[in-house]
Amino acid sequence: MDFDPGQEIGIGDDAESDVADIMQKVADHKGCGTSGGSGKASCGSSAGSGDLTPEIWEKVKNHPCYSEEAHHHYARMHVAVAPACNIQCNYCNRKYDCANESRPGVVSEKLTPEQAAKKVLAVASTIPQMTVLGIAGPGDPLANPAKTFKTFELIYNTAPDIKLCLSTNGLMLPDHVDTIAKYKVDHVTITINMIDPDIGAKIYPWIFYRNKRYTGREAAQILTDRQLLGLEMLTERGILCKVNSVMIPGVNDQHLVEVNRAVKSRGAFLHNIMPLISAPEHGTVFGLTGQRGPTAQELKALQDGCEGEMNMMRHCRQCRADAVGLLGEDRSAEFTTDKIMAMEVDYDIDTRRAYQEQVEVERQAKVAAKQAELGTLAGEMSDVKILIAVATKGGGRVNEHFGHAKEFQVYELSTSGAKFVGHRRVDLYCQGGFGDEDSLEGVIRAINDCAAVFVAKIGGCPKDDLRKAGIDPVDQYAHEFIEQSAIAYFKDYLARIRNGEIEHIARGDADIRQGAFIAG
Ligand code: CLF
Ligand code: SF4
Repeated sequence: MDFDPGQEIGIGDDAESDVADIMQKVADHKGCGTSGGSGKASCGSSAGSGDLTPEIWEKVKNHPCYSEEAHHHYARMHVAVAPACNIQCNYCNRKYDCANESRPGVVSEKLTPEQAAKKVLAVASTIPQMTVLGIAGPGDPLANPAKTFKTFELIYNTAPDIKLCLSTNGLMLPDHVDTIAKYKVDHVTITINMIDPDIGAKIYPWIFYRNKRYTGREAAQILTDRQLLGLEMLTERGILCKVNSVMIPGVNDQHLVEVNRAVKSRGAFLHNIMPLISAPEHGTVFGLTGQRGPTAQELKALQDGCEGEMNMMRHCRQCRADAVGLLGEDRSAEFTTDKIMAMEVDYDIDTRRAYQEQVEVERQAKVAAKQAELGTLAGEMSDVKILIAVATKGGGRVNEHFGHAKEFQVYELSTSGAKFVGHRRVDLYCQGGFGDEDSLEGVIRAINDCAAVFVAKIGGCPKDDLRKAGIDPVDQYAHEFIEQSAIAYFKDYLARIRNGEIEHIARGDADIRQGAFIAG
């Protein structure tokens, strides 16, 4: 990894030693469990089905969370039908959306199953690339089983082409596995932050289970037993399981390597390690006690370390419980209850299919372009790796202006190609025609570990400031495919090192943005 510890962004000694500790844990982990980090062609791969069986590929190929490649093209939606929760997490404040699967800061509009079903059909007829309905809160779906399964039943019967997806804390999961299978909910996420109840006691103050409240270690023991049992029961039935884990530095960061091993051995398909969001204004226990989240470097080190035979998800947007759209965008405001109840819904499965076939044509073109470009890297011998940030609106293209970007996608470039490794949310730089210098500083902090930023367009002022910060603003690939362009850039980067035009310098760490997204 290209990293100059502590450079510029000012990560402290604690963070540095945490990274070193994680790397050590990871090294131990790799020695005794995985294939050694060869990096599996995964759901994170852009190379199509890779080594997935046809049956699994069919399930993941257009699920934006289970396939990194699909997330550039396909959208998901959540319906907020599940307000109650049966546990308390120290990173959650009930006034806000569930932090497991959502972004704190925006209160969801709660729906009845019937309203939810109407909303799904309305979105499906407006956004034909919406392929997945997820129920992810704002509480826990399985603490509200009647509403959750009624919603699934309605969609199962009226919109059979929409995949059903569920996210749960897992406490009640073993009780509902048969119902999950009955409605063909093929994708289930369980948030598992620990398998050690002593660590769990620091994350969960209480659980409410079978009409009784439990606290401390006892609560955490019940929770972990139920989560792992539920995971085993689902994978035995061939239901694809993703495990979400919130990385809490100093609490469970190093322990997540053991969690990774435990869930992998029980058949989990995908592991999504997410950064703790703990801004004080959210009013969570962790926010109020000053518990920090990880830096970008710490998160990546842990994700890299856990990547072996287990697929790692790196494109999660920690979305809200009523999110609508591509993972990096939010169209929920277009589908408020008032609006959907007034909408004429024309749910036409053939139109949806035709649209999705067009998406597949574009997607195949993208993969072919990437493969062709990758071929030109053959024979390059270098251990140089760089990160680049990309402004994109979707479709796998460099198609967003620098000033309009609400997030940047981050790719790692090496002689193996271009690999998606995360995203960074930012405040908009362009504020009604003017560049906001404060925002620019925030953008630079967010992509400080990147050697370049790819954009469709950029003004002169931010260009200069980016260069001063050592980040190369690149607009020559406007509207081209991201990975193809990135590989071409990297080839040129290596050539410029060879001929002495540039010196490869390790970059510093970067900030993960805290708090709610401010829509622009
Ligand atoms: Fe929703 Fe979750 Fe299903 Fe996706 S989200 S229930 S698996 S359809 Fe996706 Fe959002 Fe991350 Fe969740 S980006 S928070 S992983
Ligand atoms: Fe909040 Fe979700 Fe945890 Fe329940 S499971 S306390 S809703 S984060």
